[in-house]
Amino acid sequence: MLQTPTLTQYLLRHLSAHPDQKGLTMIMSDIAVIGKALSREINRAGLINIFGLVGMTNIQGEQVHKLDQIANQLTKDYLRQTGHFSALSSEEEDGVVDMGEYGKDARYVIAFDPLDGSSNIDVNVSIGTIFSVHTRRDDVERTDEKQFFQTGRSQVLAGYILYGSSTVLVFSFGDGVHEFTLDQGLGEFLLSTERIQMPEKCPYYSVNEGNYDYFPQRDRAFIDYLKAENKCDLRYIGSAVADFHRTLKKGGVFMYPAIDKDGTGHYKGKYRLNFENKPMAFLAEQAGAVVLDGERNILDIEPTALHQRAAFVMGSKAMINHYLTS
Ligand code: AHM
Ligand code: MG
Repeated sequence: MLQTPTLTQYLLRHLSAHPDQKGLTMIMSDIAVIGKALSREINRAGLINIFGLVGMTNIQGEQVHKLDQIANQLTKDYLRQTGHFSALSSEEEDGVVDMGEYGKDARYVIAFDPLDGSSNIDVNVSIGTIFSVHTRRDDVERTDEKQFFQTGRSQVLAGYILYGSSTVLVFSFGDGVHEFTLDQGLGEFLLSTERIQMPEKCPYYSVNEGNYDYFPQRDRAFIDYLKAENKCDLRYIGSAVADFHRTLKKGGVFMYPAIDKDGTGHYKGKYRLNFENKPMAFLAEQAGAVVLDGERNILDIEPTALHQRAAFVMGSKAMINHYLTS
C-alpha cells in the first residue's frame, strides 16, 4: 500500500515536467474533489431515499432532490469558487452558466455531464461524471455558447469519474490516459493504471440492441459481423461511462448508433457531442482507439449547438475499418 503515487503526487510530477500547465493540474485536482464528494453522495443515496422520495420533503423538512440535480448544483457551486473557469455548460443546463466574479479572467471553460446514466441512478448500477475542458476563446464573449463550439481535438483536458464497485477517475491532458482509484478510507485517489492502451482484441460488443431495427444499414451489418464472424459476446450496461471504461480496458466495440424510430429516414444520435462524445473520443484516441459519429471522427466535428447530439461508434482502428466497409 502507498507504493503507488497519489493523484496529488502524480500531478506535482506532471507539473514539474510541464511548468506551463499549472492551471490544468489545479483543475484536475479540483475535479478529483468533486469526484470524492459525488462518490459520497451516491453511496448515501439509498439512505437518503429512506427519508423521502423525489419531490417530497425529508425528515428534516428539506426538499429531496434527484441525484443528478444534486450533482449538477454541487459541481457548479464548487467550480465557481475555484476561479478556473470563465464559463461552464452542463447537460443539466439549457444555456451557458456564468462563473461569476472569480471566473472573470479565467483561462478555461468546462462542459460536464454531472451524472450520466440516468436510468441506472436509482437501481444501484454504475453511473459516471464526464468533463471536457477547453481554453477560453478571446474572439467571443466569455459566456457565449460559441466558447463550446470547439472541436474535440482542441480539448486540453478531458475525463470521467466512474462510480462502480470502486470509484475511478480517468483523465488525459493529451499525453496518455491515466486511471486512479479512490481509496475511500484514505480519501485519496491512487494511481491504478498509467497510459491505458485499449487491447486490439474484441471480447465484447456493447450496444442497445433493442434498437437494432431502427439503426442505419451499416450499423446493422456491422453488428451482424461482430456476432457471426467475430464471435464477440454482448455486454451492455446502459451507462456510457461504464460501457466506455470496460471497452477501453478490455477492448471491443462500444456504440450508440443513430436511430430512426419514426421511419422518417432521419437518423438521430442520442449522446451529446459536448458532454459525452467529445471527451470520450479524446480519451479513446489517446488509448489508440477511434470514435466516429458513423462517418466522421468525432474529434474533427465543430459543434454548432450546445446540446447537439451525435452517434457514437468506438473501436480499434481495425474494427473501425470493418465498420466503414460494412
Ligand atoms: P443521460 O445523459 O440521460 O443519462 O443518457 C445517456 C445514457 C448513457 O449513459 C447510456 O449509454 C445511454 O443513455 C443509455 O441509453 P438507452 O437506455 O437508450 O440504452
Ligand atoms: Mg449524459
